[in-house]
Amino acid sequence: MMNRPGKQRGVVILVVLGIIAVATVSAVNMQSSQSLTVRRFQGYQNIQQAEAIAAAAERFAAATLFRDAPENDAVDSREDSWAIAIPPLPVAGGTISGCVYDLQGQFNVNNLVDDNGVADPAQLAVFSRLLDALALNRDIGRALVDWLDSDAEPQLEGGGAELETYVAQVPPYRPANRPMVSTTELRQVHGLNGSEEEALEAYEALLPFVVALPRGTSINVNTASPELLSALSDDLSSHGDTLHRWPDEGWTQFPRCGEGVDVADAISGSVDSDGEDRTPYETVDAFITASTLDVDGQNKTLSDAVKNLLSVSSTHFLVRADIEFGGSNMTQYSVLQRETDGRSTVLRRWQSLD
Ligand SMILES: [Ca+2]
Ligand SMILES: [Ca+2]
Repeated sequence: MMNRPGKQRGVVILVVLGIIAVATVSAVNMQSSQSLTVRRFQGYQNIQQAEAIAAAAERFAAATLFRDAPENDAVDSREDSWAIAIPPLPVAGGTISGCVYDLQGQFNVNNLVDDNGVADPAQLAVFSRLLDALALNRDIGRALVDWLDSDAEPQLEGGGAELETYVAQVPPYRPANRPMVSTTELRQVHGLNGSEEEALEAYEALLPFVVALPRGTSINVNTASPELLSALSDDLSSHGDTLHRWPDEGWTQFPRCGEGVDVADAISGSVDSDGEDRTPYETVDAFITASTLDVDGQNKTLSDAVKNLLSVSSTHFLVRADIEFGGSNMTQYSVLQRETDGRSTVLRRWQSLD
């Protein structure tokens, strides 16, 4: 939790500048040791230098997450120091900007199936309601379970899809029958695959709300979108907008970084521009109390199975670094898993160039 946002932000920027200075020195050394006369390698060198800066940014994010480790702070929210976006900062010959997202604000598709390769009913119920919230067909949920589950039997309720569905595709392919590495694999799942416009639109509508992480991750109620919070229970279907803890619709930015945090906004803390208090939940019980409050004469319920899926802290984060160097633009994404001692390991890393 960040008690003094303005001051802490200053520290964050000083530290990132220090780290970038180190990266820039090594990048310049690298360049001078190579032949500058070979012009066609210039673009390649720019990419190498951008990669050096991106690596420094990833280490900086890991250090920020380390300082915010669970032993110091049991709550992860948009008020934490890791959540402060770094605005474009100059480095020799270019700029860097970046941000960190908590990935446990998204629905982890791999949780749909348990460690035995069998569908998890509580997770499927939440995912089905998320599809409702996004105006998508619930059949997508059952097709996704079949894509992930270890058997070859289609889900009975309809919408299921196993081998026979996919071998009928042109060209034919097989369902994975195992957890996803990336949510881009969703584009192969029945209902989200093929060349039809509707399938592509459904895929694009779903993508910002899902993530592919190791099984067993919780949903952090402090960083979950209104759509996901609405999906926790039939009773909450129209209450996500009240319950979410994002100041000023920040979840709609994912995975872009936006402009970075304005100092005035940071100091105003958790009250958004509509005057709604978005102070993070300190405990899951606080969220349960808020979500089951007697509103319009009706008590709302949250099943015990769903309560067990929730948390107010996170172990998985997405680090984004945007680097402009010598006319080349590179974006690097890293999925970090933070261990209980605060140290992070990189589960996945990918880059895009333009
Ligand atoms: Ca299967
Ligand atoms: Ca199946």
